[in-house]
Amino acid sequence: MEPLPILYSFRRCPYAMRARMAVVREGFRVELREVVLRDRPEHMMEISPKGTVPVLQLLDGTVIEESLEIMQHVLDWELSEEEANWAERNDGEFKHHLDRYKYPNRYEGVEEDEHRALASVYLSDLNTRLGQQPSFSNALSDALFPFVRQFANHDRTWFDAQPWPHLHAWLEACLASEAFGRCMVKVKPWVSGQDRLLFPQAEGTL
Ligand SMILES: N[C@@H](CCC(=O)N[C@@H](CS)C(=O)NCC(=O)O)C(=O)O
Repeated sequence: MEPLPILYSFRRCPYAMRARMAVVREGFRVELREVVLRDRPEHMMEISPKGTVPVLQLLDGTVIEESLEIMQHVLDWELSEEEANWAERNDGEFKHHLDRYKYPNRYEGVEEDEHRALASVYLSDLNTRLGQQPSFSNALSDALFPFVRQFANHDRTWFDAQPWPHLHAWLEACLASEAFGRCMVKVKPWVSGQDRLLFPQAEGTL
């Protein structure tokens, strides 16, 4: 059996989604191990004690435990200054407000509406940028859209009512892509000793 890199993942995690999107786009084959976050596999904790997904273990044993670094490795992608700036805003400012908008009860003294408004500063900037040329690379789109998807799904009616036509069209295209369909394949949690699950499941590059 051909040895394969191992990707620990969690289907609904936006960080794991961006890593799986890179794998699908590139036709980079991995063994996919779906993780239950409250019961993380021992092997994953051994190779990456910080305990977050995604984690990619390469054939030479190298472990990559940051989603953007996994994307960079898989896609051989060097972020431009502009791309690095968007990724930083997404993972910093936007994720901060997104978490507080989605789960206000998990944080002290948090007003859901205030964080929705603060998250919208980023979204509005993204809308403006997406209306300009040239458009984002697939790599950057894939790094960002899983987070925007989470925001949109929290209150779809509100999101759809915002004056963000470029953002709406971009998100729609990302969600409708064949790559995203393959990225979101439903899999059972991995158990040690089971047959390995190849990912992506269909051959080829999109
Ligand atoms: N900076 C990390 C963040 C990954 C992350 O926070 N993943 C979440 C799931 S969406 C997680 O594993 N949370 C578990 C925990 O923090 O204990 C990356 O980019 O890979």
